[in-house]
Amino acid sequence: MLKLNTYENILLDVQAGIATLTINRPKSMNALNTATLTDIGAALDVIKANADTIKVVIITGAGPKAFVAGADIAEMHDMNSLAAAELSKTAHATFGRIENLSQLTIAAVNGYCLGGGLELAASCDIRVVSDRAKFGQPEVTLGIVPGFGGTQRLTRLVGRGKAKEMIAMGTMVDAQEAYRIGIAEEIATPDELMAKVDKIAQTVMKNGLIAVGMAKYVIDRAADLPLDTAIDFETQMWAQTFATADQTEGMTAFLEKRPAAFPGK
Ligand code: CO8
Repeated sequence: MLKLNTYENILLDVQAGIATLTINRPKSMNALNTATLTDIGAALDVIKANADTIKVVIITGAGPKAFVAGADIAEMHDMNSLAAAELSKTAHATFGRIENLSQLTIAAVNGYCLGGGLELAASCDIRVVSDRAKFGQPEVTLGIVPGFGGTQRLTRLVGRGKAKEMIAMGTMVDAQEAYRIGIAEEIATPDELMAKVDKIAQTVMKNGLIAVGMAKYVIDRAADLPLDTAIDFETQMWAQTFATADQTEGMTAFLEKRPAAFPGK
């Protein structure tokens, strides 16, 4: 049984192979301050160290209103440039660790997903969103640019024109629009959101998880390479999966007409 710490600004729960990390500052719309980023980092240490038992990671926000309504504006108000750079670097390091987890990560977007919140969701592999959720990068309305990856990860999701439009306008789009432009992979009613996320997690967990991890690695790492280099990268990953017991089990199970029981090695 995994022993979990308690944190001031997040909740970390691990049940049956799924880790759920909940940003837990509902009175501040789950805004991300430095302490919350530190807590997320500590939770990532646990998730990484227990990759043999934690197979899928879900990130969500506490309460009915917000996933995360951005970086904490009260904390940022009096910051100078040096402190702002430090905060941005801390967030980049933390979100980079989320992006590089071997497990599939799902953002369960239960409400406002703004600024640093959209940047957090964009660092996850998949975004499943409530039909009440609202999305935006409102930084320019505060006189700053997105600083937790928004100019880059949002652009990679929606393309340059749409990213520039969203960032320059600073307004919100609804869940249907987020789905249409490629921010959201799935939409659910608020009541059905976590069930939908769980269904995806359960389906993924039945598969060879080394292969899932390698697939997300090659998708992320090769996406910006020239196509021939990227294809070569895929060949290397593909070949490596033939060195795993999961490959033997997956193909044997198919030929024996039974479900695979992947050993995860
Ligand atoms: N930071 C701090 N507190 C917040 C934040 C936030 N981002 N968002 C909401 N809160 C607080 C409010 O101040 C309020 O506190 P209180 O009850 O003490 O007055 C409480 O949460 C509830 O908020 P509202 O009363 O405003 O609730 P509404 O339902 O009326 O509105 C909104 C909800 C629309 C989400 C509204 O709160 C809002 O617009 N929030 C700010 C959204 C925003 O601008 N986010 C972007 C922040 S900047 C950012 O994320 C940049 C990241 C990169 C930074 C680089 C660092 C150097």
